[in-house]
Amino acid sequence: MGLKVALAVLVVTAAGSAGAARADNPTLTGVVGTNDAFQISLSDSNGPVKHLAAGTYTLLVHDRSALHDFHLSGPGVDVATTIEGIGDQTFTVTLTDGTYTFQCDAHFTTMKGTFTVGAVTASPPPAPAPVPAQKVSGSLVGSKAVLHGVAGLSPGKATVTVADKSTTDGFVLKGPGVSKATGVGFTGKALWRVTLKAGKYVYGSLKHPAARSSFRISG
Ligand SMILES: [Cu+2]
Repeated sequence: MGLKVALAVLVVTAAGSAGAARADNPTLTGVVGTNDAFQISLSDSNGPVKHLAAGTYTLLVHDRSALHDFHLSGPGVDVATTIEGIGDQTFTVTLTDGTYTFQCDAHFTTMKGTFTVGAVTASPPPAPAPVPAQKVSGSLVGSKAVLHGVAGLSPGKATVTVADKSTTDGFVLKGPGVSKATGVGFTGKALWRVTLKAGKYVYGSLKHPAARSSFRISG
């Protein structure tokens, strides 16, 4: 028992002196999840970190939430707290020319930030926002066709699904760059991946052109 206490004191002393040795390094302070908020930040004595000189830093992280973690990564660095864990954690990190990212791994699309180091001063341009997938669905019963989701379509890729329930007719979709049809004798689901362009599209009965409907896509 006495030996264990002595060992514990020794370990604490060693950790303490290591901490003192690091005190010469500038300190970066990371904070995540104060009051379980979905917020993450990294600052130094000048405020929020945008650009740093290359060198060795002490990173002190206040991980205040069991929903979030603090993860710093970039050239030569990959350190993180745990998502479940709460508390203060200290890392020694050596930053070199490049772009670094700090984020919560559970919510990295919204909880993230970047900064540059050394000779690198401009962050890479953000990736273009993904275009939401366009989906159109229709059906054919007898010779009566309906098509949902055509309002507000834009030029670009779209997925068209058609439930053809007619044994005596087919479903047709035609327009700029698109010419699709189910067979007259076909029943079941058809899935078409198409690239829409600006212009007028016609859909409806394969056998009764007069009964077709149309929609327009503006460029
Ligand atoms: Cu999070």
